[in-house]
Amino acid sequence: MARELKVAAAQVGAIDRDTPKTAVVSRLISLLHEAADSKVQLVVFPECTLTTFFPRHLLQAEELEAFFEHGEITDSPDVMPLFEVSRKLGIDIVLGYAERNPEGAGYNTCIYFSALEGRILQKYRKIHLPGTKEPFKEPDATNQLEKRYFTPGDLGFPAFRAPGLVSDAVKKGTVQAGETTAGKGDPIFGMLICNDRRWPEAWRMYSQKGAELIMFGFNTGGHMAHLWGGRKAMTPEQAKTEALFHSRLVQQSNSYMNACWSISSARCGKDDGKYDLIAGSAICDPEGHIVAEAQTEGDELVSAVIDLEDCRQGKEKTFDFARHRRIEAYGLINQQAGVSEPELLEK
Ligand code: CDT
Repeated sequence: MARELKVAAAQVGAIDRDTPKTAVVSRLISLLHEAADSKVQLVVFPECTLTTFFPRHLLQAEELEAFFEHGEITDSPDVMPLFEVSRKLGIDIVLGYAERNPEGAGYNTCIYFSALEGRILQKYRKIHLPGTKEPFKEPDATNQLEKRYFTPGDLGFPAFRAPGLVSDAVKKGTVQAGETTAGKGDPIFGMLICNDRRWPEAWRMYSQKGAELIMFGFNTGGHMAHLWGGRKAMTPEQAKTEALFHSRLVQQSNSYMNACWSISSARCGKDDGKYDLIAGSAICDPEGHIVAEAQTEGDELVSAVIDLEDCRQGKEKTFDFARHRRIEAYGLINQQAGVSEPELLEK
């Protein structure tokens, strides 16, 4: 039986260093109204949606703190109007932001807000933090100081179900003994943030909980020669094409290998007229095909009707984990982070 819902990525274009959060929230609200006009039920906003991507700058404390949210995001006067509109329009949202917790730790965070319940159903804190702690010496290098400003996420990969999105979902308490409920309940979701999307372990943690849709926002530099490395010197245009290729590649391949839908949402455009971020927000099906993709490098809603039933083919056949995974052979994955090469040959 079809389990359809209409979803969207709300791509967000350039945000300058001095753009106030309230101005960004107004843009997000416009995107939500556009989503409502086309009957979208769930909108995914980018990583650190509310401000410029500040980890590219070496910042003093006062300016840095202004980029963070302190306390419950739903109580923030700047952001509250977004949650009010979400409730009014009946659209669930995923929102990325920089979080300062009461103990003073910084996290690169996103939340899932249920319009039906009027509350945050789940929080995720980014686990894979790219970049460096110290800025590069070269003045023209683009920095990514996430290791300086954030602590690795401490919430694991929490899969969860969201209510009110698909019709006829099987509920707890209505199930007969021995009846299988896989693929029949309310949708199972997972959230990642940007660099996490490049790590198959992150996707697999969710798919082992049956995730049917994985959502993530990203800020990916178009030309970050100091960070990406690479053997070939590239022009900024070539580097941007390559960054977009890799972004699609990881979304498509991991959606296929985990038999799940995915939504990626870009913060893109040229912040302050010079820091170029790739666009390419996309919705990808469980066979790895992109079904909708951004056509611009600015604010844009990318939407599609997705059928969660499409996950069953992969989950029950090619990637039926219970029958085919060989955990006795995977020990190394959980025992070492780095690489231990085989010994050198004698000749
Ligand atoms: N925001 C974020 O995680 N960006 C990274 C840039 C890579 S830094 C080498 C990304 O994986 O897209």
